[in-house]
Amino acid sequence: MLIKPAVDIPSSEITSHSAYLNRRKFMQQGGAAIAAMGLASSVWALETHNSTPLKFGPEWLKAQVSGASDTGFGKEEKLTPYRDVTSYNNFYEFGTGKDDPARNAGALVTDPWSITIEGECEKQGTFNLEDILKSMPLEERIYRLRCVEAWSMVIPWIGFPLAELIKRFKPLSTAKYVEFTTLEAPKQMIGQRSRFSTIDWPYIEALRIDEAMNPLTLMAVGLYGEILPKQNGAPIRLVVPWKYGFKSIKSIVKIRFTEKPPINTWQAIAPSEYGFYANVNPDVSHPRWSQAKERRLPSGLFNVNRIPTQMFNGYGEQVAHLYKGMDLRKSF
Ligand SMILES: Nc1nc2c(c(=O)[nH]1)N[C@H]1C(S)=C(S)[C@@H](COP(=O)(O)O)O[C@H]1N2
Ligand SMILES: [Mo]
Repeated sequence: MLIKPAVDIPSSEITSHSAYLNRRKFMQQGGAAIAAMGLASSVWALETHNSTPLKFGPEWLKAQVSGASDTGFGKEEKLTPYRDVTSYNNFYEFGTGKDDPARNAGALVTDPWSITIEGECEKQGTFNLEDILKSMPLEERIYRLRCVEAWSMVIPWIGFPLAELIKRFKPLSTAKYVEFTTLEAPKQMIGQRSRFSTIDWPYIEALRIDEAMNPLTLMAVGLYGEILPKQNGAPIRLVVPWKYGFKSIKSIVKIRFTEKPPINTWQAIAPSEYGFYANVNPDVSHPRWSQAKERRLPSGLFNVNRIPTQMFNGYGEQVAHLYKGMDLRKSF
């Protein structure tokens, strides 16, 4: 793997990180009341994309994110610095190098943004992101993120449980899977213009519905107390902390409920290497490397910071029951 010299830290990032640490202290001293004030409305009034003029804008989203409540989830973890989280990324739409997304994702237009809901559910349509978010109670959760390439990070996400969103669209009993699609916009996404890309765009991921409904499964709109940087999947992405990172699909524009298992992007490219489940598992090697250990960022030449990988990335207590009776060597 390529190891690049450290890049200069823009002063904006230094500020945001220290501001975050201060805000955490503040939240622990009872920011919940503030968070409650930040919720515009508890009434769920979904309107279609066309009928709602844009009245929220990026400032509104920033305010929502900074009003998120502190759950304390994962606060015993040592955070990966903001700089690593936002400069060492996988987002192939913006190139395959780790520093490509931070360099190229500025071209992504995240406002206005809408999500189309399709398939086996009662309530379908295209909804403004603001209309989806306005009744979602945002919270902070600190999760480990383990990439299938055997590096990992600890990230303080801001988001809401995917289950809350799914319930609003009233899935039918035939909805056995939930499929997610990333934006396809070659004019904005340089990686989608590349003739050498192995990916058949758009990027697609999916979960079994019970995985999607698990309380750990998060839809993130922020990290480190701020709206998501574009390289991390702005304006809204999935975070499934017990699965390899490629399941945590970024910049989502479509959610579809299906009866049959969808074919995910990486599964389609190399089914022997990337399965549908992709649960973190130290005992099931990737055909080309072991998964027993991982490199926890920050990681340097002299302190690689290699640590043992945990089954389900350490979230077995919350999710192991989902796979009872399954052979996780076969269903990898
Ligand atoms: N649309 C899209 N989503 C994606 C990817 C991608 O290339 N395209 N990469 C995945 C992989 S392999 C990982 S490890 C995580 C990385 O998330 P991060 O860059 O925020 O750490 O995003 C996942 N989501
Ligand atoms: Mo990954």
